[in-house]
Amino acid sequence: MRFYLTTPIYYVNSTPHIGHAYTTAMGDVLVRHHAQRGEETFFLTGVDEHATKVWRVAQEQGLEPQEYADRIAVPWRELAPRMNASPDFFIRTSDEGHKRFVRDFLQRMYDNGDIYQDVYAGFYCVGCEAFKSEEELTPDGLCTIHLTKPEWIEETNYFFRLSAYQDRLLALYEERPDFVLPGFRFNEARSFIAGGLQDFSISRAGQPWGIPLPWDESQVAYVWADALINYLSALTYAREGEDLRDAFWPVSHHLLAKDILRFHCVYWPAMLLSAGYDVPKQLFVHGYLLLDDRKISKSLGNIIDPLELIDVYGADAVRFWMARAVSFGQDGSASVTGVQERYDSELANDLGNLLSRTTAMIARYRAGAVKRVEGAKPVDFGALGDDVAARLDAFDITGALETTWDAVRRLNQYVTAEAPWQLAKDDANADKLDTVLYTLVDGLTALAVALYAYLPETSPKILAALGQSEEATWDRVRNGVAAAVDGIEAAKPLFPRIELPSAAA
Ligand code: ME8
Repeated sequence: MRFYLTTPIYYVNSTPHIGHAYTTAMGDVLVRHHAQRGEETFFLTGVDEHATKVWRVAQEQGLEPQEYADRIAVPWRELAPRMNASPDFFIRTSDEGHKRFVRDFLQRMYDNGDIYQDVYAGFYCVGCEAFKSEEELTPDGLCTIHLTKPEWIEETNYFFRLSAYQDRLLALYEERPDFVLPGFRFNEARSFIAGGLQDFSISRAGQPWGIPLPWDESQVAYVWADALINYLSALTYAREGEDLRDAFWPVSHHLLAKDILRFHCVYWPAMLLSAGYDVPKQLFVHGYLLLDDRKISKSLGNIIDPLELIDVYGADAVRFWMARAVSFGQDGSASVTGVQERYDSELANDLGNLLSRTTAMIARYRAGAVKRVEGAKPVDFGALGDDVAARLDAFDITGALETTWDAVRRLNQYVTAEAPWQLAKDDANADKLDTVLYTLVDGLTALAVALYAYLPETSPKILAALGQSEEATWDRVRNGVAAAVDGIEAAKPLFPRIELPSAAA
């Protein structure tokens, strides 16, 4: 069993913001979950360099575009590790391996008779890097996303015969009702296809920055015709001397936000069919992370630097907040003060305090030793592991975490109700106290495993503090998983109090 997940490759006209961190971190949660299932996983992220807007920023800075891209690729490459995400490869569209593959891919489309030369006369929004028809603009002729005036372009370039793929795409959507998730995004993509498809330009004339077309080097590939192909090209050179296409393309999943649905759910499958490849296995389209009900974006200027939030709260806390603050798949409003609230009440209190109290009591009342109590299930987790894993299979990142958190709250209620600090006052309660302490260790062990995908730094710390194996497979999320241990010491706070939430100001 294998699982391949991609994030969009991000434009490098600016540095990363919280929206990019969001997709990358949530992608990492999904990939870790599949690894917890025992699957062989591959996680791809990277950057999209050959955009007109990237070239313009380089010009403004007086740099050659490649030099500019080389410099700005550094903070982009850091984004994933700073979010505690572990991609297997970071692709740059200026990689030689990518450029070679794109030329081959486009040549296959050309040889297939799907590409022809024509004149494009119309609007182009550099913010979207997209050709726009008049119906796609506001009544004042502005781009509805960027609220800027698109440029008028008149040039001879090459078109892809997308219209010829309408029936095959409709058949694909008919046969595979889970090709795009969630369902309302599937419907959006299918209605767009059913509404009639128009051919689109796959090259740009007179542009100095991009991948030259193999059959006409005076033109470069249109940035989307170059970028989408990354999902396949990376598999041909990510691991030296290996071609991972057979292993991972059949299990490919694309994660993206709704802004680029059409490119991914319509154009890309058609391009693949034209070049003689299978379409991806599945696409998941998530919503926007909104701040004060506006999309957080570079162009509108209300950026939150994700790295600043991480500096204050730590990557695990930011991942946790992202998974919890907005129901994954929907749009949602986020506030930076929300990070502090979740940090205090849920991470520091519900989880961190529970571990501190548990380990402190074991150190104090039992000199660090916990016996295994067979068959005790005072806090019954039932099929928690199966339930949470099934939700994550379905990309329900928020629902899976809520299910786990419900169990965290139940364990907290249990310790309050049993009051082991009272039991410890009387030796007659020794057996009962052993059961309570074991139940806490056992519950926390199962919960740490269930939280591993979200809190990859914290989860092993919990298991280590409890003297338990750090193996994070889903079959360990159940009652009775904890082994007897000795040598437990009072654990340091997992989430120390943060007095100065400067990022929340
Ligand atoms: O579109 N909320 O790059 P891009 C949630 N290069 N997610 C957000 C977000 C927000 N406010 N803002 C950005 C491009 N994202 C192309 C992609 S892929 C072949 C080429 C995330 O830098 C989300 O995943 O504009 C969105 O789809 C992506 O960043 C757009 O990144």
